[in-house]
Amino acid sequence: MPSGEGGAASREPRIAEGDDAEARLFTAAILTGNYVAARSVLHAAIGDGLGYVYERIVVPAMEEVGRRWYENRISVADEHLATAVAQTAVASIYPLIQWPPGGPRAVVGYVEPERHVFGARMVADLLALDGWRTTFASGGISLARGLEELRGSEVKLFAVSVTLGEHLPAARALIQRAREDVPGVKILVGGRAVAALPDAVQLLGADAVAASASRAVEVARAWR
Ligand code: B12
Repeated sequence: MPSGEGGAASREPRIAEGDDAEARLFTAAILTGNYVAARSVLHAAIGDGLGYVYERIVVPAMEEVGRRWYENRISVADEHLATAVAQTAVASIYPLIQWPPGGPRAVVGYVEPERHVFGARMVADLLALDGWRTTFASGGISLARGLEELRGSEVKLFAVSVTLGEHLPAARALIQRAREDVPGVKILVGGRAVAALPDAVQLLGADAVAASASRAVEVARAWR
């Protein structure tokens, strides 16, 4: 149970049940644009691993931002600020991480016009930490171009993130395209829209689905 912050002077009322103190602090920091505080929370927690930082601190904080945005308790500008501060704070921990060199090749991305980047980024980072030579397609992947520039480059794993349900048909088409471009590639799917889809593997033509970035690492390990 959250301890709750209580008190009329508190800027941040308690957030969702199950969130811990670090997630609450991080949420308060990003919502107030306090990069220094956001960074401190993550730097203090990185000893518990990048998976912990992502799934116990950053994901619940972004979900809370989404909740407040949906309920009109914060503006679009507040959401943009919170997202930017969260991404910058995450980037500040990269130099603290020992990234293993080499490994089998993985590409992680999302199909245009999806603009939700953070989940795919987390999957890319945790795969890299688990020894995959990972390319993160940070600007999204064009349906028309697919992975054609990677033909012959021995990509073993293609991981596709889909947040909005309306992007599922494009994701399906991209996956078909990727199978043509890189024969034999294993395809893993995930993200908010996929989590809401009972037959995601069949509907998207993927090899597997995973509900979180750390689960993605476990599934991908069998394909190395
Ligand atoms: C930040 C944000 C944005 C930012 C994104 C910026 C960026 N650089 O990413 C911006 C402002 C661009 C944005 C835009 C929009 N957004 Co938005 N956004 C969010 C918000 C607040 C946080 C997203 C986030 O970073 N979450 C944290 C990540 C890490 O979570 P995740 O993606 O689910 O990832 C985890 C798992 O799903 C999994 N995973 C993810 N990808 C993959 C891939 C693989 C292969 C695997 C195995 C696993 C996996 O691992 C991750 C960690 O464990 C969410 C709220 C929320 N609850 O998520 C709304 C939210 C997703 N957005 C929403 C909406 C409606 C929109 C807009 C349509 C708003 C509008 N009217 O313009 C647009 C659409 C833009 C587009 N074309 O995509 C809705 C979606 C509702 C729905 N239909 O489901 C949400 C839920 C907000 C809400 N409560 O209404 N958004």
